[in-house]
Amino acid sequence: MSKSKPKHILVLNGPNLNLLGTREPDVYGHETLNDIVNNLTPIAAAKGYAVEHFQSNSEGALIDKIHEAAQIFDGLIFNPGAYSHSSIALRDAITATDMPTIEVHLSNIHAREDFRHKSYISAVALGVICGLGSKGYEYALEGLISHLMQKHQEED
Ligand code: CA2
Repeated sequence: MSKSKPKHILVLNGPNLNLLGTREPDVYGHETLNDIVNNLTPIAAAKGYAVEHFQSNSEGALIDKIHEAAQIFDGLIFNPGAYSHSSIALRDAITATDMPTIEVHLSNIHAREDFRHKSYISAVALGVICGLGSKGYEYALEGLISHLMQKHQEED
């Protein structure tokens, strides 16, 4: 049976990502978070999906948003920022809600400091994209939509 919920994807960004485009362009690029999300909207719309964006510097607010999202959204594109490397609570939120999630990092976390090599989120994500800058969000969107379309076809 097909899902009656509307087709919605949540783009979720964690701490300090609100600073994108203002500092450290050599590591994180020149685009702002708004630029990144605005670029995703028409790509998603062409495939019948709406995109919503939420950013927070607070772990609790991100967890609350994931809980809420499970009722409304079909999938999640998530850059947990530095919480990737510390938050078992965010990992548990994704596991608990069972939302198809693609983890995105602008930088290649494996080419940086050791403490960035481990992400608690990766093992519960459908896939992980890192090191491709803002394009990573676009690839994540395409991968997530293709996964969701296949899932919906199987359900029909
Ligand atoms: O590469 C990524 O996307 C990260 O998730 C970014 C996080 C970092 O802690 C992760 O290890 C990898 C940091 C986000 C900070 O964003 C800023 C953006 C502009 C200026 C300063 C920080």
